[in-house]
Amino acid sequence: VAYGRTSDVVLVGDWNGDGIDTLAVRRGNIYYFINSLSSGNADRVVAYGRTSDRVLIGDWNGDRVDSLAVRRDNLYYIANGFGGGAADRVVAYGRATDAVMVGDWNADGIDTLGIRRPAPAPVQFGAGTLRVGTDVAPGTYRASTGADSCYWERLAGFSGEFDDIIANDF
Ligand SMILES: [Ca+2]
Ligand SMILES: [Ca+2]
Ligand SMILES: [Ca+2]
Repeated sequence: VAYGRTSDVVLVGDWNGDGIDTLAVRRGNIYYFINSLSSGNADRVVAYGRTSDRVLIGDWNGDRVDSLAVRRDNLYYIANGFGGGAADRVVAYGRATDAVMVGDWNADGIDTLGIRRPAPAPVQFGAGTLRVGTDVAPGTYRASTGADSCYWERLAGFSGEFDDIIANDF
C-alpha cells in the first residue's frame, strides 16, 4: 500500500470500529485517516492539537473505535470522535518528563495511560551514625559491591551502651 508522504508520521488504529486496524498519517497537526488497507485518498482529514504535541492512539471510551489524544507536557487532550476542535476530555497525569504508553490495563475495553519514570538515583552515605527520618529516609540500604565488609546497627538511642542496639550484623 502506498499512502501519504515519506515525511509523514504513521499511526495505526481501528478508525471505524470494524475490528481491523488501518493507517493514518500525521502531517503537522493534520491527520489523514484511511479505513481500508489500500492506496488512495484519506476517508477523513482532521486538524487536532498543535504540531508540537505528541500524539497517542487509543479507544478512550470503549466504543471499539480508536481515536486521537495529544500530549502537551503532562496534559492529555482526548478526542473520542474525529470532529477536531476541542478535546472531549483533558486529563492531567504524571510529569512532563515521564514516558507515556497506552493500553487497556484492566481489560474493560477502555484504553488508558501508563507512565514510565526512571528510578531515582540511589541515596548514598558513608560510615557514621545517621538518624532515620532526619539524616536518611527510611528504606533499605546495601553495602556497595566491592566493599570488604559492612557493620550496621539499628539503635534505640545514642548512649553508646549495648542496650541501645535493637539489631546489628556484620
Ligand atoms: Ca477499521
Ligand atoms: Ca473510542
Ligand atoms: Ca481499561
